Amino acid sequence: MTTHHDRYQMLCDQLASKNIDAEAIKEKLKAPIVELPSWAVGNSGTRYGTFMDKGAAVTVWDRIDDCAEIQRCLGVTPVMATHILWDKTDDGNYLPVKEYAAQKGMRLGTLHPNTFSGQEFRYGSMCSPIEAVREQTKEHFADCVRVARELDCKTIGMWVADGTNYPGQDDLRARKHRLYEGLKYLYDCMDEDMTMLLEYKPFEPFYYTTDVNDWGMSNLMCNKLGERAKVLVDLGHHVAGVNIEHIIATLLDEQRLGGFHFNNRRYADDDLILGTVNPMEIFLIYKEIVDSQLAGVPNNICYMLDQSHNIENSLEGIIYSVMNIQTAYAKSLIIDRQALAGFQAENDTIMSNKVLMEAFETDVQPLIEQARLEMGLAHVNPLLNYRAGGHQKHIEETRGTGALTLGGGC
Ligand code: RM4
Ligand code: MN
Ligand code: MN
Repeated sequence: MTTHHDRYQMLCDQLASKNIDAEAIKEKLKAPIVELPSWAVGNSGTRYGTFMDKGAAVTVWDRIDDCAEIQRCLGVTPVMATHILWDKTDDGNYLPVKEYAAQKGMRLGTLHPNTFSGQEFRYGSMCSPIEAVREQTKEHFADCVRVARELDCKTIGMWVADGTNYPGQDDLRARKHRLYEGLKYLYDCMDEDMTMLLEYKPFEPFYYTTDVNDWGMSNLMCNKLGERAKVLVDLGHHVAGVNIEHIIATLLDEQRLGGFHFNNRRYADDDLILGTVNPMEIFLIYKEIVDSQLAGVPNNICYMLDQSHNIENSLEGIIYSVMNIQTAYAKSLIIDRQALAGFQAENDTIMSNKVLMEAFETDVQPLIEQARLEMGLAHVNPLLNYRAGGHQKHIEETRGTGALTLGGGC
């Protein structure tokens, strides 16, 4: 019978024959890999409805408990990203949240202001033609920075949900000016060690124009704002057929890539489990990241999941997504870059592509499992680790049916 150790040794030998150091790669796989989305552990669904899970997290405290459980199973996710609407505390005090997270072995990561859920945002937030709404948005920004300080968060993830539905509805250039004014306000509120990550999205909730519609617009605003504003790429926020890894390569090279919202899209912003429909996409994205790291291009990237688990168990959906990230990352690390460079120099397109595919087709699980073993995880399979633990039973017995986090899809 082939044991785990045999499979691991075979993979190490296979990689060594290509001058690839499996030990060094294994160490990289032990480092924190992605921030967990607080909003995904609660009930979330589509615009048409949400199926309620027994025991789903309702409060920020529940979310921390759930994320800590995910971290127990994976060992590489000690950070929880927050959304300041859904993670609001009753008393507006956030020091206890930071302390509670620390007790559970967690830190708070990127803070996301929410400027799309209130009635006042009918015509947008910072781009709204209504001055009072723009002022209210600024007040929310100032408060978010205060919360970020209390939570010790250094990144603010800004998704501007603003846009118009009809030609003629508003003056598009005026909206661009208001957009800059709003973002500048947030930027100026931030401390020197904080970074703004500006997300883009081509459509939804508005459909004629979206104020930050693509990476060009995000990049343009970031350039105007300054060094501490970077582009945030949400994989679900592209029209069909867009080559995301090309965008990533460009932003990496310009040192303007601030972060990711990972998820899997099939049609639009459907936010499915990462790597389920197109695992190749995430592999090719990581290839660009690793390439730029090897080339010594400095980038401080903030990786996050931004998913909505409608029919599957949320915690399992998140755990599975992280496992798929680990797989893609490991595969991107074992690319035979020496061979690739040789084939590229000869314009050998077939063999160049074949080198990538060989890495993609390699079973890297022994390497990942070895890393998990060495990290002392209770099980090499995080999903089985979760199922064997008592967390699901405990939350179902103690929390009730949960509440709605998100009425629409995210
Ligand atoms: C948006 C975007 C944001 C997320 C919201 C809920 O589509 O992805 O990041 O916070 O949805
Ligand atoms: Mn997002
Ligand atoms: Mn989204």
